[in-house]
Amino acid sequence: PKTHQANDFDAVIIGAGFAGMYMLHSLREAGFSAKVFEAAGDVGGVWYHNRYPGARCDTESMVYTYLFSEKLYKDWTWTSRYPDQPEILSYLNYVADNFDLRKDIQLNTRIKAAHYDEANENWQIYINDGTRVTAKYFIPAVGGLSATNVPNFKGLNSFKGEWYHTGNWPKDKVDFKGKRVGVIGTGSSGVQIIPIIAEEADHLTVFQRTAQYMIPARNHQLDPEIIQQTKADYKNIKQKVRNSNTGDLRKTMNCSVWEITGEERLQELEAAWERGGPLPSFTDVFTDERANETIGEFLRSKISEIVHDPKIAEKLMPNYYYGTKRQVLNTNYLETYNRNNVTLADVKKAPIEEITPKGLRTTEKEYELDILVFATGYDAITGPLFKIDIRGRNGISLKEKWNNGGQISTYLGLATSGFPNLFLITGPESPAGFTNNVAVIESNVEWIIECVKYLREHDLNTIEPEQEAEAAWSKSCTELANSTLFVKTESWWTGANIPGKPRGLPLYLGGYKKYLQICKEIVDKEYEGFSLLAGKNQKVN
Ligand code: NA7
Repeated sequence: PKTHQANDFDAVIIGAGFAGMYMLHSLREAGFSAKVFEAAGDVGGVWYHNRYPGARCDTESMVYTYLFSEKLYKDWTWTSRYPDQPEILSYLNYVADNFDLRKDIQLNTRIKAAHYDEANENWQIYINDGTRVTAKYFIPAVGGLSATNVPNFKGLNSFKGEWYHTGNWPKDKVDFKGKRVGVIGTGSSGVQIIPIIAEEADHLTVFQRTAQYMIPARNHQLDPEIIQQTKADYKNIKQKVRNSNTGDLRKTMNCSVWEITGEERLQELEAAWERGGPLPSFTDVFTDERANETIGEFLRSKISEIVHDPKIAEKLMPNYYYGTKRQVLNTNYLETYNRNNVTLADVKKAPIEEITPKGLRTTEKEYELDILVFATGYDAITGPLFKIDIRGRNGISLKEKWNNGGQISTYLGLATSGFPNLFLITGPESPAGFTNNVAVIESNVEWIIECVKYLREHDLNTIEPEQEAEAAWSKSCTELANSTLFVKTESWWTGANIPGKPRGLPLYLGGYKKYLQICKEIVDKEYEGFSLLAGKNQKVN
């Protein structure tokens, strides 16, 4: 098609994290020209920015890794069960070098807008330096957890100390020695950084709004023998991941909480507690309140066992449905509250009023601080996409189409009507967030590649979902979510962590395996539910 010749690139990708880099590699392998624009100073995506001490993945290294290349899987050696940020960043740099990706990645470059040009049937992509490039395909591989959330507290500018957000951590080491430090937030990031600051700082105050359920990670170095076995087992691991509900190898119970005795259940839970990592998933834990409570009760009992002061233990007791905020893995988190240089401030009871020049004031008192750490999370799922002015047919923006996030609709989480040739990776209404993200990334990228090859083979210019198919997919996502306890809890999944953000749970909860089946069936039926057009809007199916 003639637009192919006229464009600067076949595809423009935003982001050089796990998604953008594999997308680039795959497009090039398939003979397409592609360019990645990355705002940061190097590759790595969230793993470039999340340099805070203690940053670690809570999916095991054996599966939080690319599986597309057996050679890569065997050449790279992960050293610990749960890889830390420096190791993941080294891996992504290794991948960039190994596949010679850097020559097509432009760093320090932010994309501010991408507009679909109907006359030319291409995307006009605007860079912050005022230049513009064109591409047939536009792939914002921006991830779901890359738009940091610094709550709009009164007085932050007046603060005389240093402050940082975990998701935008400086390259230079932050020295906590001898300092009075405050951490706001007790999600995965806060829980990872808190024990480390506590060891270093003079005093640490943790500002907790919601107590979370805690499960030990029991991270450890991997035995050389296990490493060899894992590498040798590559094919099997890949197959198991693709056949799993969560894109990893966690234990599933395949039975209801009530199908085994209370004693058996306790044994299972104790064994899982000793193993570390996610608890085995019973079939009804996220649909049956009473089943859920059996796990919640178990985890609360652990808090009382670990935390010496009953008053502090009481403040650390979660009271939402277990697992309906993203499960936090920890190392020595609860133990940290047994230290005498750590204070736990309950900011649900006494909310934060303002940041002052000297520190932070709650409705109860002022805390004097030298360093303030925001572990306050992200404007998740839609946040990173809405930071870019993405406009499809008729100049309608994605933000307008999705009613600012109140009415998200995609087809398979991969595409959305009115935005031809735009592909999402781990997008809204994909299984991301509930699944090992690297697994979702790989399967999304592979689906997109198969699709663009199909378009090329059939001389087609554009693909976009039909509105009906899209509406049906969105409806099924909403119905699945509404049948679970997840929608009853305030979390970043439901948008409740950002004031004013519309509520919902725009993710696919039917499980990874099922998702892959559906995606494949649609391809097998020659892109059922998509509208495929040859040049100048000629309809072909
Ligand atoms: P999370 O999981 O969103 O945690 C953010 C934490 O910050 C959580 O404890 C929040 O309390 C707290 N928070 C957010 N805003 C405020 C305000 N305004 N006042 C007080 N406390 C606040 O982010 P993480 O970075 O830890 O983890 C994100 C994901 O990254 C994680 O799930 C993994 O997938 C990797 P809340 O619970 O909202 O009451």
